[in-house]
Amino acid sequence: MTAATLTISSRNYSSWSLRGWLICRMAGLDFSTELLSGEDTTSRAELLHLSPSFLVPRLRHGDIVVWDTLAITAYLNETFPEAGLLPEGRAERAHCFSIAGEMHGGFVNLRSALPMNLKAFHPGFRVFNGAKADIERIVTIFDDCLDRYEGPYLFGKTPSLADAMFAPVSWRVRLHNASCASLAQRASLN
Ligand SMILES: N[C@@H](CCC(=O)N[C@@H](CS)C(=O)NCC(=O)O)C(=O)O
Repeated sequence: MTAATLTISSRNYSSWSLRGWLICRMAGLDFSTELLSGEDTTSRAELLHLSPSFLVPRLRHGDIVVWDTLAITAYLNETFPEAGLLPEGRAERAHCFSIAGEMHGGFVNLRSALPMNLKAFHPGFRVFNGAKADIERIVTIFDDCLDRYEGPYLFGKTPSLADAMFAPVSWRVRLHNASCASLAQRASLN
């Protein structure tokens, strides 16, 4: 068996770490997790230097090193095609990459307005208008996917890249404002 190590920071505070970890789990990869310590700055710096981008997640699988959530997904999808990380159909795959790309490069207002801490609930939190537009866009994406592919996941019966990309923000919306709970209910977060 090929040894695999995923370097991440906290799954509670770092949405990219959580996404990388979810993708490795969805792929069925047997991996160990190496955590960047928030306190030990020297070992943190050493671990970050292992990642050419100085960012996590970063995956080592045997001799292969891959970083960035989308690249890790593409690599694991090739390595474990049976896991269904990407939808089989060409049109569905294009759709999946399109919405994953929106999350990869966008939703800046939502990210800055709702800090990532999956253990903290803020029922009375006021979401500012810029972030509301991002939330509405996510609701539209979810409604469209669930209509087209009939759930329970965004692309049907199997969790995919899209679920991993949207899970951290869906949960953050739910934790920050109970009135947005409908968003989390639409997501496949189980
Ligand atoms: N586009 C990158 C984003 C990665 C990213 O921004 N990672 C953050 C973690 S949330 C990071 O490593 N920051 C440096 C640090 O934690 O010291 C991806 O898809 O993996």
